[in-house]
Amino acid sequence: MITVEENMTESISKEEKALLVKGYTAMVLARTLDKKLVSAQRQGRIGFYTPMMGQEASQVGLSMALLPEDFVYGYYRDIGLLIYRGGSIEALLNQTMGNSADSARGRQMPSHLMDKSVNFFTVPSMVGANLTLAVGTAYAYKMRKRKGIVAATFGDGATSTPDFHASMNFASVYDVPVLFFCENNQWAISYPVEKQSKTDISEKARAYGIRGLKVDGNNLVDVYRTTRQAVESIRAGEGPILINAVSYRMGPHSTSDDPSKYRKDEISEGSDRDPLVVTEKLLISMKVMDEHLPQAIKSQAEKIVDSKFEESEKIPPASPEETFTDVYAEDSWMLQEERGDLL
Ligand SMILES: Cc1ncc(C[n+]2csc(CCOP(=O)(O)OP(=O)(O)O)c2C)c(N)n1
Ligand SMILES: [Mg+2]
Repeated sequence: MITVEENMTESISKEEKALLVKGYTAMVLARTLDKKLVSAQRQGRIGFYTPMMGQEASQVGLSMALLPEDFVYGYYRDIGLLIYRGGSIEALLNQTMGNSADSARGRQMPSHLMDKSVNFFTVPSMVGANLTLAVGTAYAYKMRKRKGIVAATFGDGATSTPDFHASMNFASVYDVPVLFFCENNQWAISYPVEKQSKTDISEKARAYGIRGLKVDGNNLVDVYRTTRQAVESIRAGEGPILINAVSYRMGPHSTSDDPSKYRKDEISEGSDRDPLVVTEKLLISMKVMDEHLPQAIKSQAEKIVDSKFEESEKIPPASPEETFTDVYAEDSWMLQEERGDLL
């Protein structure tokens, strides 16, 4: 019997090998940064954060399938997606700290990422709201015959929002170049996915007349290859696609959440369902990397994250005065009153 791994080894090119090592490196960097931010929040060095541990392969696999000209409407956990896409770790840290180097000057909630330099739109707080924006942008891409596609990420919980259904329907009827990528981590805060949907999330696509696919969200190779094919099909004008990437939220919903109140930890770091472990074993068996490389990549990632965190921490906070700049074109009595109260 041919195993999946042997099958994959046969068809792997040099370019794809290099790409997968780059992807694995981004996964390690994201995991390292994620753990750093959680511990920094516990130490009182940052205020709030939404961990992504468990979603590294899903996010990076998607990111690998996209091109720079594509536009991304991500959501609050997407640091792996952003890191692979070339987003700067400094910008990400500055946003989380809300300091004076943050492009939103601390006016956005932490974990609501943005990076204009890599076509990554500001994350809205309302679950599912990025989907309507993604579909609108994809419609504009089509009307203007602009090169590229639009990708939107969201969680399993977002599939219960009206915005999800309206977006899928609009995308299908107007045939816009959009990829709906569900980072199904099986929980929406304390609500399990079984309560969210009776069918597999990919099957919801059928109701709207578009293709739906399911991938192992812990396996970088599976996510990348399936998503790349989906993206190529969308690029070729064959219509929108929904992907259900199934992983597991290994940490709390946010640093304000205590998951022990509503679930038993089923997948812990280092277990054989941890996406880093799954991907590491797979890439070694595919001879994409040797068994010493992961440790070298991890040590390097720790150095990078520690030094960048310390640098960002030295940047002074955003000035309270900036609460009032950039938002309104003209000053008003209300702003003047509020400014007077604050400053
Ligand atoms: C429209 C809306 N409803 C509720 C919330 C509160 N809320 C924030 S995150 C979240 C859970 C989302 O779960 P999911 O879509 O599965 O994403 P995950 O957090 O698991 O990655 C909820 C209910 C919100 N921000 N917006
Ligand atoms: Mg979820």
